[in-house]
Amino acid sequence: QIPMKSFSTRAKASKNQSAIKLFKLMEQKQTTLCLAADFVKSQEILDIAQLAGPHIAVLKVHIDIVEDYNKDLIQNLKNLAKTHNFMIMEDRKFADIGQVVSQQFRNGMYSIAEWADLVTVHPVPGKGIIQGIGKGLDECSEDKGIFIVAEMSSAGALTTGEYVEKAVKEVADSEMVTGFVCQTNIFKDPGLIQLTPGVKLVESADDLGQQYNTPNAVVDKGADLIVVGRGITQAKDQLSAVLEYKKVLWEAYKKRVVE
Ligand code: 6AU
Repeated sequence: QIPMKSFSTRAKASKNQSAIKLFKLMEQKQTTLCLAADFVKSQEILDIAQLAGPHIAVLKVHIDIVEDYNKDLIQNLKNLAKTHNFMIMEDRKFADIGQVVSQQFRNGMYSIAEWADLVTVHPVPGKGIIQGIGKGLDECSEDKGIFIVAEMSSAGALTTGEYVEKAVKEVADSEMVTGFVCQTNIFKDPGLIQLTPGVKLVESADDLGQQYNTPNAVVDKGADLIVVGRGITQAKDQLSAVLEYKKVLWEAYKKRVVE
């Protein structure tokens, strides 16, 4: 277990507006849950956002898998986010040169820059990717946060060694960075957030390479914000699953706080 300061203390140490907002939101709602709403129908995303909204910090979507995408989905999602006080993450995992990323972020049918509070990027192109998101933000008034996918959860992921080190040292050297998507505590700055996916109540795997660790195991390895998808979306009783993950994760967080 890695002892850490509380989220409210870490909010004071952060230079990133989205991280500050997230730290405060997690503390206030007593939840570290980021729900992965990987559904292909708009209504399914809205239904789970309505159900889980009061108990989560972030609702994460993959907008490009939605079959019936339309602007109403975004408007309804934004309304739910406001009502229930959660942030919206588009897990786009941008991975191109800065110029193209700035367009993928701002243009195209999804206009992600208009509605996502948080996005994910691969560090593979180098720090130009952060500048690309910055350029896509030029006309935006609201704060946006970037999570760098430094370490993946899947079996045989190539995100190891020097790649991870350089992601932390070189690519993350920007006030636009909110934190890292990673499996272990790869950074020292207490103002950044560790987002960890690959989590289920029972250690297991799926048949396409995803690997699951338990809530306690990932929090002990530094996870601040924890992604749960199918552990909740495929549960018979989704609300009970949301409440159970929320409780187990919050208890694990409380145990590691030193202050
Ligand atoms: O709990 P699951 O397996 O149903 O869903 C996990 C979610 C999916 C993935 O796109 C995402 O977490 N994810 C990520 C993220 C958040 O960037 C990185 C990673 O290494 N593994 C992973 O599963 O929506």
